[in-house]
Amino acid sequence: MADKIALITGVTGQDGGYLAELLLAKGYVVHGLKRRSSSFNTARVDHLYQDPHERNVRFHMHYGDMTDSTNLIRLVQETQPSEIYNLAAQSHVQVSFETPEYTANADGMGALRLLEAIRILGLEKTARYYQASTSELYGKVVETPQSETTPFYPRSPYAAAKLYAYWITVNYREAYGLHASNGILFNHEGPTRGETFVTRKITRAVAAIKLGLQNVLYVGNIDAKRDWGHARDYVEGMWRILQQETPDDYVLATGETHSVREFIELAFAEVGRTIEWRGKGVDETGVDAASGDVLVAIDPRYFRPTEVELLLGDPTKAHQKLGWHHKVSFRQLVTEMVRSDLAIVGTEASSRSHGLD
Ligand code: NDP
Ligand code: GDR
Repeated sequence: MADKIALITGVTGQDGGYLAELLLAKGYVVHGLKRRSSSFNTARVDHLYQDPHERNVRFHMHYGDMTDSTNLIRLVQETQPSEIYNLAAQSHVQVSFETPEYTANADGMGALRLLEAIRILGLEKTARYYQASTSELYGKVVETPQSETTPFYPRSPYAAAKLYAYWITVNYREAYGLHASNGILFNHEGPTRGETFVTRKITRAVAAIKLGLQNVLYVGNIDAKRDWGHARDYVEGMWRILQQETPDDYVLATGETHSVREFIELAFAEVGRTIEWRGKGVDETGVDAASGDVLVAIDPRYFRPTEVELLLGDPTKAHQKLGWHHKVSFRQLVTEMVRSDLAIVGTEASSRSHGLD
């Protein structure tokens, strides 16, 4: 049987790295789209790199951008993928308030460009398409837990752009018979999570504070609640969605929700610090119960113009139809991320002290 060929946009991102690893382990040939950058941006896939001069290379990277239709059409034509995972996006909710037009272009129009590439090349019957949809679509709380039938109410330019991508995926499925599916994924994290998302920001700060390199962690809304899982579990769900005979839309979530405050407490507990909360509102601080030192403070700069207060997913459909279940618990996730950052931050500090940077 011929090798399965996958094309992953956003291969250099957190999920792209885990998904490329999974598909290569399953015997796929994997093509990834990466952006040109003035500095290295492939750290998450460097361990998968294969010298293109060798034989039987199964992992290939191509320059590209979701804002360039000509590039996407050529890439799909050259790679002839049987599965396309559209993971590329300006994925930071707060940054989308600063760059709303770019976010709409890359996250919303980008999905349309890729779907059109499939259609223009006449690959509707051979290529399956996965759209990285998001729990941010639920936005303002209408009901919990949130399932495939919960109405959407986006609360950011990011979520509004992803709403377009969601519906254009459904439309291309219905209009052209394309095997196109949405994974409505709740927050998923891990040691390679981008450093400005709240979980990684916390675990890096906890490590730096433990190693005496930082004093205080500044955060925004600590009462926001999220349904946090591990990215490795979630890319398995993406793959399962594309293995179904019939395309459909699925929620992937753990079914548990925790506040940013709880995440902070657990992360500090990993390094033996107990946090006590004092004060109220923007003056609230998290102090070390033993020494009274302020370890956490609120900086209103991190508040969002409109916030998503509570996300809690109902993954029943994915359990029943995909046989998908998350494996890593909230506590295990926090432990893994703190331990990884203790090692990373420690190494960074020691390179600096040896004059290596
Ligand atoms: P990351 O931000 O880690 O990765 C995003 C990827 O998209 C990177 O490879 C980035 O490239 C690339 N990218 C950004 N803009 C463009 C562009 N214009 N053209 C081409 N590539 C681009 O996100 P995640 O891995 O966490 O998420 C993957 C997808 O899933 C995203 O679409 C995200 O919105 C969505 N999602 C994520 C969830 C999560 O909790 N992680 C939950 C639900 C949905 P570069 O490395 O150069 O920046
Ligand atoms: P989110 O993730 O917006 O849910 O989007 P993020 O980690 O950025 O925020 C989660 C919650 O934490 C609050 N928060 C802070 N957030 C950041 N980044 N920095 C802070 O200092 C801080 N303090 C408090 C936020 O207000 C928010 O309520 C992620 C992205 O991966 C999206 O691409 C994806 O679609 C969704 O998850 C599901």
